[in-house]
Amino acid sequence: MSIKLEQTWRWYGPADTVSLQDIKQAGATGVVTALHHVPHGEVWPLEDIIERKKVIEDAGLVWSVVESVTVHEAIKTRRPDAQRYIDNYRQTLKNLASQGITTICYNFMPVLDWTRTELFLEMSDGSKALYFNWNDLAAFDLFVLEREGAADDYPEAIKAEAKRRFDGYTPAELEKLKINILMGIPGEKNIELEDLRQSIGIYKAIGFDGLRKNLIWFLSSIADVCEENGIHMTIHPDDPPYPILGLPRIASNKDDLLYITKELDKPFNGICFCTGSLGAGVSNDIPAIFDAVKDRVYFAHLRNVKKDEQGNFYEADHLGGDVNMYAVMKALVAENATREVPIPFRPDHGHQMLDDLAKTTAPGYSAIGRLRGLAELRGLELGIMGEY
Ligand code: DNO
Repeated sequence: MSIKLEQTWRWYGPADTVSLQDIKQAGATGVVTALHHVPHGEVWPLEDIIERKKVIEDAGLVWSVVESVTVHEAIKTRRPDAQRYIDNYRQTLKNLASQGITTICYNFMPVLDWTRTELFLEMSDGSKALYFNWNDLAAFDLFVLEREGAADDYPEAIKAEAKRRFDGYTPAELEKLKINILMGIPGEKNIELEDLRQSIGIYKAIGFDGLRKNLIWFLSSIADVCEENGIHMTIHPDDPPYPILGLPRIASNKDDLLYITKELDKPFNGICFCTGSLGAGVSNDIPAIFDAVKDRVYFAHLRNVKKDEQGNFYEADHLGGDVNMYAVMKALVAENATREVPIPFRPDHGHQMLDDLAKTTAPGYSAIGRLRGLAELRGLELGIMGEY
């Protein structure tokens, strides 16, 4: 019988309202976490890594994956001072590897990480989901950010609806929209509007090709450390998988992922296969993308999305939505059977539901919705493996 996928769970560290015991009760064995207290770009101190690892192990779990060692903007934009950040990144990788932590997730999205326009969209069953709507993004882009050239990026129908919404929103609603779009990693600080404006200008000059080059340069600059220490880097796809706010996106579809893995054709250069991020792309065929890059997949985020004709999407139940999770799981199980080390996956996001509706948790990362997701995904995996 083939080995099973490793069941993991994202934990935001000791400040997370979801505890390590909760994670154990959910049935995960591995933890996905990061040292969120270390400022982006600085070296992760060895002592802090050792301490975090001990906390996880004392709870009877293992630290399976780091998500993320954030790539500093100086590297993404290849600023003159980028080398300092490359050196720091290399040292962080060495420190992590010295403790046996060798699967690293990162992203190369300019400025913003994942982007949503609504964090609490009410589903018909009363649970709440994350939501992305182009009309709201355009309302922010055109009338709050007032980005130069933004009007050229949207079809007339979206522009008209964006104006209607902008005019109709109360100041509080507009503020909420702004906060949602500028939200960074949960627990970390939001991006300032002015910083975003400046960055947009910088990335305009870099463009799609320039950003790709910068990514390959970054990976080449850490390749020796990764190879010497058995590290697998896994790039997280863009979320949503489109250029937004005039910022280029380079990890949005099959061609992008193939380019990244072929341009630097080394096993350490891998992918975090996020079915939710890729699934939001209207032309993305998720099982086909997996098939194209599967030998480089070292981590998986399993999540589902439901899109409408305009490309707006909400995060659906893990086994609902547009992503054929059965096909994805079947392919993962088959790939896992060829591996010596099981592929870690985590139930990505989940609806805020039941008792969690009364709690404050990181958006997408409440316990019960993910517990439901993990339970369903685990059942799907066992069903496919025929192990009842
Ligand atoms: C959102 C996450 C992302 C992801 C990073 C990886 O919930 O999927 O924040 O962790 O993009 O670098």
